[in-house]
Amino acid sequence: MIRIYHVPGTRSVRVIWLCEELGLDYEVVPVDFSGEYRASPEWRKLNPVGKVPVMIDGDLTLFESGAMVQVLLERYGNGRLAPEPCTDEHAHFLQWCWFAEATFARPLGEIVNHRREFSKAEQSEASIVEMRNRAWVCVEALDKEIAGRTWLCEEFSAADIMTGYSIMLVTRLVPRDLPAGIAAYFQRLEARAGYQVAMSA
Ligand SMILES: N[C@@H](CCC(=O)N[C@@H](CS)C(=O)NCC(=O)O)C(=O)O
Repeated sequence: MIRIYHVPGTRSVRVIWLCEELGLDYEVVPVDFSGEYRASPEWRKLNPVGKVPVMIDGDLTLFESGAMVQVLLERYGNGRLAPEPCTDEHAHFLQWCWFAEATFARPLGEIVNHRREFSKAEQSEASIVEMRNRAWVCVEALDKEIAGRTWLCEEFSAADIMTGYSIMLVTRLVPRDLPAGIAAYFQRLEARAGYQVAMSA
């Protein structure tokens, strides 16, 4: 049984969503998101940097949501939700998967961290604006990419799951209307049953 250590609305959403799309059995394990618990030796044994999520599948314990998605596709995907390996389409699939976390989610996560770590009076509005602007460059890049397409690859894939989570963060953290193309893309993602299950987990 796949065990997903989860806090509502965090990156474990990606892993639950993928399991739903693939029809996999999994168990959601709630995690205490307090700084104290995440710094504890018990949690650091599972995630050495004290973040969420963690996934355990048999003898395998993993941190990094993107790695979990990749491993589940390799172990249980049977070719579903990813283009054929070694094709150009697969290369673009990987590009968007990595982009979703390494470039797009990064400034958004830093907004959350900044707000958590500092009192209202200590927070730097200039830093938050800078991080929002960085995320917005990603929104505009995606908006261009998705123009005239339904999904990032020819068919719905895990790249859409990786990216959909990051767009959800934008809607929560950047007080601007999404451009029309990406707004419509996000609506298509939100309409998927797997997204709805993951977001309410
Ligand atoms: N790249 C990591 C990022 C993990 C991450 O930043 N998780 C957030 C919740 S979504 C967290 O635990 N934040 C607490 C912190 O950074 O102190 C992944 O994709 O799993």
